[in-house]
Amino acid sequence: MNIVAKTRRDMLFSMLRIRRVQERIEADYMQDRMKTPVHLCVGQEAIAAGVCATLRRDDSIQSNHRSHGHYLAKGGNLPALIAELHCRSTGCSKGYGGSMHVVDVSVGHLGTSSIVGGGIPIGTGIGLAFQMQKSDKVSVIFFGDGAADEGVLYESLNYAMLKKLPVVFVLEDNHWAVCSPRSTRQVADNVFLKGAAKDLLFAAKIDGNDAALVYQTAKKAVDRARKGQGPSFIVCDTYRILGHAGCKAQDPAGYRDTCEIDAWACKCPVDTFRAACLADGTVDQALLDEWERDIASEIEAAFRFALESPLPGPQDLHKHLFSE
Ligand SMILES: Cc1ncc(C[n+]2csc(CCOP(=O)(O)OP(=O)(O)O)c2C)c(N)n1
Repeated sequence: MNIVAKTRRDMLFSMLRIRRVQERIEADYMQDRMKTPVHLCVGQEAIAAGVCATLRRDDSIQSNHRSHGHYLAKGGNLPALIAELHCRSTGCSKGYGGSMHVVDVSVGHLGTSSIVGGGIPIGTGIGLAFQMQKSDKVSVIFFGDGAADEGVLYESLNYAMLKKLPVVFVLEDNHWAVCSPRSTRQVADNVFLKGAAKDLLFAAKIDGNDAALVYQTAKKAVDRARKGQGPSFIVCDTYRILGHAGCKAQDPAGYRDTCEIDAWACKCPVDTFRAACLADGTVDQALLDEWERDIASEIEAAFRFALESPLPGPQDLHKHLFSE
């Protein structure tokens, strides 16, 4: 499947923007103006950008604590994200949620759970709702290999398969859950998938740092879901380059081999895809330079907007707790 040039360009822009936003959050974090834990997705950008490039605005995504890339790739509003990290009332969750509870119904980002695995049954339920409404919308669930240790994945997967729900399960296998390598938590590489795979219409394990491959694989899964052919399960092999949470200075040293980090840094999804897009003429250096300037000023403006925005006041305490 050929990816049209516009889609490749949009994906590269999306990845670059997510990367620069993460870097800026990281650089600012020690100033303690963001009153929220942050979990940065540097190294994992190809998954958010590749999957979301196959979705419509009215399709939904469920994200986890590592949510920034998913939100931006789904069309989220950058100032609203940065304001949310500063707990301001202009944030996408009105300052109530912080980084781990990003919600924006207007772009189909229906929620983020800080409970590991928490988004999996919710995203499955959203798929059921789409099916009951007889719509052709698709529910995508992003979760990590740590969430794949949770029993709720199997319940949800079984139910989605039983009812042929329009759900795409996207496992971002970054090999670590906080400080625990996958090998200490699972008896084999993605053993949970082996039993289910034969009954799933579509299951794949792919290089999650290859943006084009992520797009192509997700496109198949999303098309099947849209046509009522049921759920898919995509395992994206990737790596979290920065620490589990906060900024570099806060990541405890020693739990990961630096050679492992260096090896994955050489497989940087942004660098790889940028080089491929330059080589095939999808972009040229002048356009990349223009994007860098635009993204830098967009980020500046977003941080200014956040810092100038009000905090929620006591009068807001009881607002937004129930849907109206
Ligand atoms: C149910 C539950 N158990 C434990 C935690 C603590 N916790 C927060 S993030 C995390 C690791 C999650 O790993 P993974 O799902 O692979 O995502 P990653 O952080 O690697 O992106 C854990 C154990 C939690 N938030 N919720």
